[in-house]
Amino acid sequence: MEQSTYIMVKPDAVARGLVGRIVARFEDAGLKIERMQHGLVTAEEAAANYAEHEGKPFYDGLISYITSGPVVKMVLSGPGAVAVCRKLMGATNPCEAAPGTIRGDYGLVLDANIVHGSDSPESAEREIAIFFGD
Ligand code: IDP
Ligand code: MG
Repeated sequence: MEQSTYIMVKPDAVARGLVGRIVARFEDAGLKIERMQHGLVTAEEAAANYAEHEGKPFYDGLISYITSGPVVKMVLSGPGAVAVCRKLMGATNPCEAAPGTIRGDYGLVLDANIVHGSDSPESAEREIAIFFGD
């Protein structure tokens, strides 16, 4: 089923010059870039994107981290795009992410885990509206 998902290369990965390699992982899998934008995440966008984590111990750190420097925001599409992207990304904690996944190959710590990807088609629709909505 053709589907769209929201993917974001996080500030640590942009700062390390990993954008091309990360985007290539998704393109190599056959996903199509529908939208792509380099820039900062506003505090409002960050709060909306991570609303489910409000009140958790890591929330404040997560918001300051994701707004700390430029990111690359993308809408990717393809059959089963949401699940395919989550598989390519690997587990949330890079220590547990398998080799061959983006987080497993490029990350070491949970709070700077390289890439964000929508966790369901519903989240994808919501997140695309936050970052690319009119
Ligand atoms: P996900 O990014 O794989 O969907 P979520 O559980 O939705 O993982 O968490 C969102 C982001 O919050 C993670 O990508 C990670 O950067 C950060 N995070 C999650 N849990 C923790 C934690 O226990 N400590 C610090 N940061 C965390
Ligand atoms: Mg999540």
